Amino acid sequence: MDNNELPYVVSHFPQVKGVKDIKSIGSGLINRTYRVATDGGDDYILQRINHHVFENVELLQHNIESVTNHIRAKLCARGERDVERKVLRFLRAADGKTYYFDGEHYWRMCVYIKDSHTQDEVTADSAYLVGLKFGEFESMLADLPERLDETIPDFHNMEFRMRQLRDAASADKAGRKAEVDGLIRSIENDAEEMCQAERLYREGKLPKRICHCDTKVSNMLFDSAGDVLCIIDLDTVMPSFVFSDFGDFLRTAACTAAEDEPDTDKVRFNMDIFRAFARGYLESASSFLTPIEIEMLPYAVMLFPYMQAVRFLTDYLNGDTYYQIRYDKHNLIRALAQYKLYQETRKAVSEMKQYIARQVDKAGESFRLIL
Ligand code: GN1
Ligand code: MG
Repeated sequence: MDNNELPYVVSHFPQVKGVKDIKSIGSGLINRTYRVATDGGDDYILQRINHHVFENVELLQHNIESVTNHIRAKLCARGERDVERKVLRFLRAADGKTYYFDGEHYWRMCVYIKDSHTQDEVTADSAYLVGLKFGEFESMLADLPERLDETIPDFHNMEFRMRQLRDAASADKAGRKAEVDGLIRSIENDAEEMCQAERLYREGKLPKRICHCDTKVSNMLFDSAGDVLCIIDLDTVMPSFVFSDFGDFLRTAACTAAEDEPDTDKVRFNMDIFRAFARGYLESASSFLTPIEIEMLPYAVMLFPYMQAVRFLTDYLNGDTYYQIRYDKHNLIRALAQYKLYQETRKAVSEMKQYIARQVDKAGESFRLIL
């Protein structure tokens, strides 16, 4: 996209006046994000939606609107102050829709939340707070009256992700299979165990609920005091296993290195972050979690680096068609780093279980009644 066209796109959102400057921001791998500064009043976020990934933009925007309206109503009802900084507000285009289609691309805008910033890391102190907020986010959506469909069908379905990997390996479009044979074999060894959630769901033992489905540290806004303001990047808010949000968050937050760290010796699992996050999450999510969901939290911590390794490796085999890459082997490096993290989380399972059991015990009567 030629950046000169961006003001033209913005002009389709009548609320935005006095555009001063539009800058590319953000680190997302799917959409493109810009900050729109104006002469006075609010700044805005402009996003080009990747409609190859989110094929049904109408559904995507419907989900986001339902979720933000529901959260806003809850925050207002409990007398929360500063609500506009605690939930995103999307703008309407001139035709009344929450997006603008320029004939080729889909665009949407929301108000930029003042004095906020994103972080790529959390400390043990902030992880507790972040856990509380993600648990609260899920619990606020537990009684969402509208039905939300999946914006990306089978997004966190491990059986489906394995099928995609196997298909990519047999098609071998980019001629890279031989290079990654060893990694594919290691992944296959644990596939059955890692697909257990789908089986439990089919047996009616595990529910699906509305989840965020992309709970990275960088998908949260913090204020200058380090408090969590608001959860962002709502594209993947959809029905899924509730422990998805728990496992996916720790995938980035409790990892001692970046998602694409080339030196896998640096990739380890930080138990302090796990403990702080789990304590916060259990505190706010205990009101609706079932015993099986709690029991599967350590499994979820393993599942997400495993699934991400499979997804990155699949994209590598397909010739890098899904994730934006910055260099040739980027997806392979990402897959190796995620696989290493998966191995590290596996070593920590019994410690995780013990910690969760202690938290549940400590929470006393009220928690036990729910269990
Ligand atoms: C993608 O674009 P971003 O960074 O928000 C992906 C997530 C992955 C993540 C890996 C729609 O998210 O599922 O976990 O990359 N989102 C989609 O960093 O595929
Ligand atoms: Mg995302």
